[in-house]
Amino acid sequence: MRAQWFSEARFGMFIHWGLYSIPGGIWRGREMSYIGEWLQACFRIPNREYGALAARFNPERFDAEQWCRTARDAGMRYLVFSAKHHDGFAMYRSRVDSYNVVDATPFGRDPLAELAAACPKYGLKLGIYYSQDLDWHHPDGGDPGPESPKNHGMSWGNDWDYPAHRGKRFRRYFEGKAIPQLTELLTGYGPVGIMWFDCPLTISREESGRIVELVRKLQPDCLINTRIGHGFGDYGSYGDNQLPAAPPEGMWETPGTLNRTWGFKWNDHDWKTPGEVLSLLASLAEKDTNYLLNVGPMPDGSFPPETVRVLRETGKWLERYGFAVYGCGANPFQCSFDWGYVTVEQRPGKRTRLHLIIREFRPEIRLYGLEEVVFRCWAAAEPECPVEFGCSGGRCLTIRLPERLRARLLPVVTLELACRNAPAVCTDLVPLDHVLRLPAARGTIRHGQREAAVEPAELRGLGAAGERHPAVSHCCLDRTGNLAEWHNPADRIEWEAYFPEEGRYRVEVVTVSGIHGAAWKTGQKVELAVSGDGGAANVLVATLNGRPDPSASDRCYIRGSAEAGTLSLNGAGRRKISLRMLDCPDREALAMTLAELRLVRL
Ligand code: FHN
Repeated sequence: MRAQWFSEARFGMFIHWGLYSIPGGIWRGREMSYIGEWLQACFRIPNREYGALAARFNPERFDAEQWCRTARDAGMRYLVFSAKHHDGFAMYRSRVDSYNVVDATPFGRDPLAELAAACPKYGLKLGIYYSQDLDWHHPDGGDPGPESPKNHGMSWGNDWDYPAHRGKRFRRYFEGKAIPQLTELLTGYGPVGIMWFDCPLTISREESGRIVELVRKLQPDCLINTRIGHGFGDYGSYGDNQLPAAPPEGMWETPGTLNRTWGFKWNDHDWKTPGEVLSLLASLAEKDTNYLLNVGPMPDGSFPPETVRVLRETGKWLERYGFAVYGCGANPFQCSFDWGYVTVEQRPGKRTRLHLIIREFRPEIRLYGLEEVVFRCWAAAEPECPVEFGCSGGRCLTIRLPERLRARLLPVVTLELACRNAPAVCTDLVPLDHVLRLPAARGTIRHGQREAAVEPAELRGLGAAGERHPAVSHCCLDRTGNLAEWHNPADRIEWEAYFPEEGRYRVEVVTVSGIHGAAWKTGQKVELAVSGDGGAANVLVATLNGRPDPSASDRCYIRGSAEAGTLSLNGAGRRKISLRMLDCPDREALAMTLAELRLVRL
């Protein structure tokens, strides 16, 4: 299968490098707060002036082999290089447009050619990023126009050099620059593993389709991400830094930043720690999703030292525990676990293994619902360190973590099962460690009759990746498995769960800020009803009030939990739990995006 390598790979390096790397977020003494590669749009720098940066581009420390070695040693299996970003400057030798790194800079070398030669030596597939729609250098580059929502206050298209929106003909750019440059990229650099497209804001369906055809014709094995637009593409790109809540259908990837920018910024020191990066990698791996982690090289061509430091640690971890990530399948259980992540390793003719990647050490951890015999269990990469396990009633498996694992960064415990196929797991929702987790992705959504007062799509405009959100007036599961667009009080979500004991439960509603970089807000009024076993429904109405949870957030989509009071259940048994959102304080803030409901036994 031509895509097999992609699912096996799990971890790749994204590289944003261009003229913007020289000012690194600072222009004439003014600092930008947005991502560095947007410098030209942020300061509305005329092409004549921005293009003059090319005369200063001479990265004497650029070494393609060194970049590839760093990627390989970090445990990465592919690399995606920005051959042309929105500024329109080609970071490869282009015969189509002299606005390129070979013809316009004193450097005069083709970094893409050097990377293409180095990648195979380090076992890396080469991917190429190409901004197919936005191009600020070309007078006809993609521009949604003055009426369209802005991107963090900035124009998507170049309206500073080329303000006459009506006169722009995207077709001229498309035929005159994009298609010829894509042809160069697909014919001049050997096998290309991925063509990575971005921000399909103005491109037509026919044009996206043309690009797909071109890629298929020139590089039949090359994969295309869905940001080509119009539903085309071989695998899905989540939003930048976005974490899915449940395993998706098909192949997916999350592009993520190591600090808060893609292109290098002198003053962005907000680096993720190795533990954070590895948690993100494991969290994505258990959702069957690849992690494309960005590096923004400095103007001299070297990687920022902090980047190198973090990547060295990911490499060490993957050398030890890579078997729990590469080629592994998604967590088969009903929920993810508070202590860490689960992946499944299935190899032909071998017993199936479950890998437990421990983020938070606890003397004992529990799994609920495994319907397979556990053959043996051990702490991976720890010689002579047996792990005790046993059944603690029903389908609950208890695993006692050896004390020696406490000091390790995300240690892995492996369970070898008696089966050789996908493990059978029961689908019941039950409390585990006194917490009943009810993920939105496991609930049944019931749409009510009333239409909402506002169409969120009107307010929301364009997402970070430039995709339009469909106009919906009912909540729905979004592609990440969260219940999104919930602004209609007639809608509700229901789960069925089994309570092994009666008692009081604290109700927590876990929500996510639905938009990249938006603040996390509470204040929604919700109604929770628990019914079953013939008794009257237990109803709770509360206004949510809570805090973001930094450990569960990826910094760009903030997650947090809000308390909604307590409920008492009389007697054990099966219950139906139903949640409604009655009102939200700020309709313009897009109501509520529900990740899960938690009932914590008091
Ligand atoms: O606008 C770009 C941004 O500069 C960066 O390249 C990211 C990477 O995924 N994509 C777009 C925003 O989603």
